[in-house]
Amino acid sequence: MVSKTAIVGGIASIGLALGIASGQAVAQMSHEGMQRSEIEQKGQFHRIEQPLWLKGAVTVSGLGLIGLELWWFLLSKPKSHKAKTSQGIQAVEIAVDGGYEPSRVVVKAGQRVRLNFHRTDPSSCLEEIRFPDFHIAQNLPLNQVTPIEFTPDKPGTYTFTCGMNMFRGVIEVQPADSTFVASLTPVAPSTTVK
Ligand SMILES: [Cu+2]
Repeated sequence: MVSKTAIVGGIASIGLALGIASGQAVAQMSHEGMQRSEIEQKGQFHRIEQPLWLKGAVTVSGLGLIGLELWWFLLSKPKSHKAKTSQGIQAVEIAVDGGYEPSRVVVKAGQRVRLNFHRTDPSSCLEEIRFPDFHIAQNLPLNQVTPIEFTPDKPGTYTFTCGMNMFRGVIEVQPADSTFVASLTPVAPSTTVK
């Protein structure tokens, strides 16, 4: 969690630094442009001369905000949660309150998954949960934890939704790790050697 916020902070500060660097260049350009248009339109408007540092500051803060917005919409991803395995079951608790939190769960293929849905939202919209890919439709009683189990055989992304398809979540199934694959390969033919 700490490393995650550090990464996020790092990206934000890089974005701001880029914004400041390009902001200075734009500020100089627009200043030159201003002088040219000033000659063309002289006498028509009463110009209020603003100090360059103010123009620069406005440009920089504007570009900084643009950078922050771009980062927010393009780079920030929905919170994902990696399932913890115990006794061969990958279990994740999902809070059902105005949506699903986490809304993205990462699991491994070929292993039982148990999602513990804890519904505290009384709205009937979140009453039912559906996993179309696994042919599951289940009611979630209010203020209770409802476990839903399935085994994803193939890697991929599978969505789950409320009964009306308004709220969504994603199960990201990653391929089983290489140690699992290695255990399935035939053992060295030591028995054939005499
Ligand atoms: Cu709904």
